[in-house]
Amino acid sequence: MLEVNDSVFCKKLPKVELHAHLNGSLSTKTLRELIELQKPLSDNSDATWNIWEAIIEHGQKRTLEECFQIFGIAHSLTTTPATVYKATQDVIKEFVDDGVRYLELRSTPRNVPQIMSKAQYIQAMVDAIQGMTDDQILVKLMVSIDRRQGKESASETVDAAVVAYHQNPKIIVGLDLSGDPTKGLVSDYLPVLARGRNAGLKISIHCAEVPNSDEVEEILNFHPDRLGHCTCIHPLHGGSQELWIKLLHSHIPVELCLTSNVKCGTVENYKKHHFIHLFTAKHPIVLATDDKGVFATSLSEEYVLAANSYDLSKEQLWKMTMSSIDYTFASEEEKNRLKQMFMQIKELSDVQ
Ligand code: 6MZ
Repeated sequence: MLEVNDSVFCKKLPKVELHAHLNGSLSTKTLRELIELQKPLSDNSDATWNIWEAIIEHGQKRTLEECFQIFGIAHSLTTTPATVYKATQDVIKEFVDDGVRYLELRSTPRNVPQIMSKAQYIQAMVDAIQGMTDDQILVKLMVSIDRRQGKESASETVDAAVVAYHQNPKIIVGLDLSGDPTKGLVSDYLPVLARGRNAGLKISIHCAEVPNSDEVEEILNFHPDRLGHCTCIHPLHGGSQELWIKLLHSHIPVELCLTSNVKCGTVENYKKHHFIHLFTAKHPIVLATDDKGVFATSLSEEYVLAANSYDLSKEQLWKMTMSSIDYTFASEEEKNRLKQMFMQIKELSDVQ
């Protein structure tokens, strides 16, 4: 159990973030700055700005409804290549400040008529990543498909992602399927994901955020490279023994977002999070923030919560962060460099 200076330890611990949505990760500071940039150009009423500012201001005390309103506000503020660029750079800098050394940032490219195409959205993120001079972090991009937006939109997104991947193979690494888990059918999106996979992109799929055995079965049969959440697979959490065994046998690494699940109400509390079942089964897992802005968290905070909720020692946290490197979509050479860097930090510093 961590006690003294646990948050200092978790902040200093070099970390890997593999599940962060750009527009859900915008901090209060970035949202406020984007509002100031947009005010002179927009015909929003004063009342709209006041409501947005009040929701943003609520920070930690946001209600669940307000949390989801933040996605809408963030989307209204990132409608040009310049604002997508700023959003990306701000989020990267904040992860650096939190001790993250490897980041896979994901986002759903949007087509804004006459202003920005999906290809330009992706390019703005690539430019922002390339424009970072910080050598403390390695950043990759995953292109998200929103399961609410239909097959045609998904196909356009994959086309844009594949072109961008050929131009920037060291930055763009994968595709993600996300969006409201109660909308759309995963089966509609598996063919386009397969097309991306054939082109060389890795695949991560949001899985079982709500109970849906048929969908979990389809996703596991597709065998993505990683899975997000996997909340309702264990028999105690709305899944079944059969699905649970199938997940464990798949050995597919699972991205776990403790605070997001608790705040969304899909998990009752931290102690009852399915982390404990996967951790006990020695299944590959990685802690992640999901939407650090929306849910007012940070990756080091997620490590503190895991340590305190499941009585983890510092050595167990070290093992968790080291093994996360294996689940990244980085090249083998990059993984080896990261491992060496993490080991050096462990040996040379007081992060023990
Ligand atoms: C499913 C989520 C999500 O892509 O505009 N997103 N999808 N479950 C979640 N758990 C809470 N959190 C975020 O970032 C925002 C988008 O990411 C997806 C949703 O599609 C959301 O609109 P981007 O950068």
